[in-house]
Amino acid sequence: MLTQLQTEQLRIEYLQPLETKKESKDSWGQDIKEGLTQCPKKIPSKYFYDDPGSQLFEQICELPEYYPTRTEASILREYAEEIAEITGTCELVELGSGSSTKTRLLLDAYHQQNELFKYMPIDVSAGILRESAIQLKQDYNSLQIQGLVGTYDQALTQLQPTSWPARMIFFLGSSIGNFSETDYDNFLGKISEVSGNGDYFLLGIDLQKPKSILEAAYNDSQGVTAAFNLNMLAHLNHKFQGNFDLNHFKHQAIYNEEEKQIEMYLSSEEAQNIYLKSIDFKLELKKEEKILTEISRKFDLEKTKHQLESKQLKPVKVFTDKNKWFALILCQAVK
Ligand code: AVJ
Repeated sequence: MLTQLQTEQLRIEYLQPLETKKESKDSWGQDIKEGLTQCPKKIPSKYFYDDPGSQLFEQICELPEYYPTRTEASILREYAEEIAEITGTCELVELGSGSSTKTRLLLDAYHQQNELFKYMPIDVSAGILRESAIQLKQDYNSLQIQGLVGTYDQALTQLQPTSWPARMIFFLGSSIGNFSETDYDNFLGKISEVSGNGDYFLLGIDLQKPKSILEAAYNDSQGVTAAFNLNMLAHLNHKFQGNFDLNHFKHQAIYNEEEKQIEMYLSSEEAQNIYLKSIDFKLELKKEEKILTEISRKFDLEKTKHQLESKQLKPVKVFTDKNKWFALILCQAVK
């Protein structure tokens, strides 16, 4: 691991250098090639989150139509203290921490109860991770911070056993909704595997609700979600020397009621050929052909609790809002 920034109490490490060299030739762009040769064509959602993409996502969180962030924050505001009371002192590991804005509600609660603890934010966006870690260190003096730049998989594979009384891995914002059923299942298995007996897992899930509310949240009137979706192409241009013209694509988001998921697409406005030079990949698109960039699954609370339980992650308590739009499930690993 490469230590990029280090003080006694603040460290940022790269789980994998994000730009070229150290990445093996085999894995470099392989997921892009695979996704874009499938039918329908797909691009993995992690490619949303370069630094500009993460900034756009922060803007999405503030949109009037995008209820998940606000709703989850209100649940945390009400129950963070109770969560901290239940778990006691622990090492806090956050997957996909982004700006760590909502996390502050948890940190405040732990701060009040325990003074000293450790926070490990993990994110693919180095810029936003670094900025928020520095800011957090200023605001929470006694907090020990170890940030990891990398994917969930890398982080979960490389997590060391904790020296703290317990660990709580948390995954907020319903980002778990991006996973297919299979990936979701494997992910929960992995969480369970890296958790010791008695460790905690806090999971935020967006619950099923009427189509009109959901579609509005992913088709905001200011066009921020559209810009976020299109930015993925700018990211690929940059990363793989591509020539996507963002003006030739249109953002689409629909709620698939059968699958209970939002599906986000980039629709090709014309027949076009694209070339990603650094991975020598040619892409042919028909007029109105759609590339799937994200699924955002909407969950059934009871079903999710059972799935967690089946992975030895026993739901201890569920926290939700008055509309039951969003839920936080606190689980404990029982081995
Ligand atoms: C960060 C994956 C939870 O699915 O709602 C927001 C991403 N995409 N608007 C979501 C997103 C479009 C978001 N997650």
